Amino acid sequence: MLNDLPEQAPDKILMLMQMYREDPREQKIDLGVGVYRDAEGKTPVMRAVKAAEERIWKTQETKAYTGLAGDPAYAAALSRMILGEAHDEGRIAAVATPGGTGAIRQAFEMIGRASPEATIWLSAPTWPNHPSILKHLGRPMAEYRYFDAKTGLVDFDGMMADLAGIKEGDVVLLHGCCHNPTGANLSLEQWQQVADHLKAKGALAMIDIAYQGFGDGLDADAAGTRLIVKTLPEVLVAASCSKNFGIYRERTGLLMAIGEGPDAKKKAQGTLNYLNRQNFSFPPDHGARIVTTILDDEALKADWMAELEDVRNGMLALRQQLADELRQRSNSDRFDFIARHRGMFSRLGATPEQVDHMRDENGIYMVGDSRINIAGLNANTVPILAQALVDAGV
Ligand code: PLP
Ligand code: TYF
Repeated sequence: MLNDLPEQAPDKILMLMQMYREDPREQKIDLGVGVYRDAEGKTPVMRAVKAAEERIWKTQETKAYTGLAGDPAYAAALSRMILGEAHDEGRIAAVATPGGTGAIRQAFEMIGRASPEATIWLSAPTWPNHPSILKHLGRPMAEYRYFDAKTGLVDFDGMMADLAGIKEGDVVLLHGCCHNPTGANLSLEQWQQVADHLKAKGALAMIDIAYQGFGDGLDADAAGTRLIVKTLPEVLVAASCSKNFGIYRERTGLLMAIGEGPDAKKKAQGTLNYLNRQNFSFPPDHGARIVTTILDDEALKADWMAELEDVRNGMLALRQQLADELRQRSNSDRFDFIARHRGMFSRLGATPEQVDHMRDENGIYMVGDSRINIAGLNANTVPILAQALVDAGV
């Protein structure tokens, strides 16, 4: 049997990590995988996470199973953080999942159970795992234009023109903030236009929010999601705590199915629990417990928010420095979009050949589509990247 297995294409982002590790050069810069790193290149455990873990270690009396949906206190705390004023207990069914990826996977499966004909619309480009999971599940999918490579900003006219083609019951997947891989994001006015359009069409929104707090702040980054939830009768939200709590390997996610009326909530909760049971029974709890401990304690929450703000402001400063360096070295403003982008990523607009060239010549590792992880830079490496981009003719 095992010999009959088909070859699987490797994940390009994860492959790049491997290549970087194997590169013997001393001067090399890793701008690949989306993991936050500080100026020393470390991914530290956040202070509040350490404190929460200590508290859990001291007080936890059992590691018996939680419920199929995970600890309800986790869903309550995290859903409030994400939805803010749009939080409405009566509308929300939720389950803890293994990471944001687990939430996305379950959301796609849920859509397939309710409406197998529904097309799921993805931004072009999007996080490669979106189409990959949809293909694996055999779900119909389509793309809408999103990124204007010339300006480095959102191609909103193209997006709305393509979304004119959605049918009733289709699902449009939107990145809640800090779009991966481009870094280009919708304005609130644009979010409202998308919401109104989906409502008029009778379509659903699915929101993947994996970087809340990395862009303009915790509330600002969730503003589009909240607006969608207030406008549309039905929304799925797949959230990840990997980045904003820095607990990548704990696999901490949440899937919310938000509907109207008690029947919708009950049915949605039943299906979410069922899907968890089919896939892995009980979701992981340690990361969820860390998040709940922090969000439910004022002092821990304040400290976590302060550290997250430092992370966010550090990335913004690097963006500004890179845009300034490029303005000077290229004698043009064509890279100014880098300072307007938000989150960990920016797509720079280099060709695959230029990307290869910068890796070979300068030891600079970025994803093949010229996505960089801003947090892979520091004040000393920004000028090196800027010069390499100019030298490569980007
Ligand atoms: N969605 C997007 C857009 C991402 O970039 C990521 C990546 O980390 C995820 C979801 C899921 O992250 P995780 O499964 O590590 O929580
Ligand atoms: O886009 C990224 O770099 C992050 C991390 O299969 C990641 O989202 C990359 C690949 C993958 C899972 C997570």
